[in-house]
Amino acid sequence: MKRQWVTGLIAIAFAVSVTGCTGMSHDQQSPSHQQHGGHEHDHMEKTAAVKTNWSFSPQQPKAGQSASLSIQVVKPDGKPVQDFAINHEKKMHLIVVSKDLSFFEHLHPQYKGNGSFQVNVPFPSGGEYRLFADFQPKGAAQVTQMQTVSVSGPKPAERPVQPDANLTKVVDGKKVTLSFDQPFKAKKPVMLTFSFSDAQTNQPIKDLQPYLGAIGHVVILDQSAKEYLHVHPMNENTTGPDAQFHAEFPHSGVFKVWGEFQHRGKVFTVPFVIRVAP
Ligand SMILES: [Cu+2]
Repeated sequence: MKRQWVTGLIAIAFAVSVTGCTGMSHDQQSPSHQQHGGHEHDHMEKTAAVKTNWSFSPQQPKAGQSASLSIQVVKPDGKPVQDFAINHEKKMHLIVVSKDLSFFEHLHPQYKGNGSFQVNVPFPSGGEYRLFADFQPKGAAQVTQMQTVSVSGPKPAERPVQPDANLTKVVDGKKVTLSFDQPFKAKKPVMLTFSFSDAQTNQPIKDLQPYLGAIGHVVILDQSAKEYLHVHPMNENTTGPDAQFHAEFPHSGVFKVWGEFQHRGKVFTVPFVIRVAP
């Protein structure tokens, strides 16, 4: 599963686990990926080769400001893709991270018609950011495309991505613990369990609310922000105190895991950094 990093616009592998998934996660690769040469005509019909054109205004975003981003999804012949499936209540999900993964934002670009989506993206500081757009042309496979953007302005020192010694965090008065059914190992399916309790009283939290139609969402990136996994829960309808997600790490190394949940009308994000053994 080694793939080359090409600066600019490339499509990357996308592994997603769906509800009720039985232990397999599937990968979808863009037709631009090497394995897909240009000779798989019939096969590609269904997986719809699409391209995305990204444009920022201002062209080089500035630290401390939002930039307007437009993403147009086009077919190989340049014609816009017109219809998009709705996944988790949205036609497009956009994840924005700083290169050191310290900044994370999950946005939903608005569909403007003619294959074009628009969203304002906040860039708190200068430096490199990576954006992952996740969408599904109607009748085709889900696609994830990545774009790198350089933001001008003061750059904070990069913080190394360090595995957490302790997988319990407190966010918004909630204690969140990440546990797993077996050690993290490359290409081995693993169940991630997020457990929630009140940080003050230690009482389990049983009234989590659906966020985008599920108990929560988990986004996983490897340390270099090349490998993106968007993981959906095993049981979408639970309300806590546990939320389980099925994941499969494509390779060994350090990964950052962001869980997004909703409680009492407020969405909160809890990040963990883990190490996956070979
Ligand atoms: Cu989303």
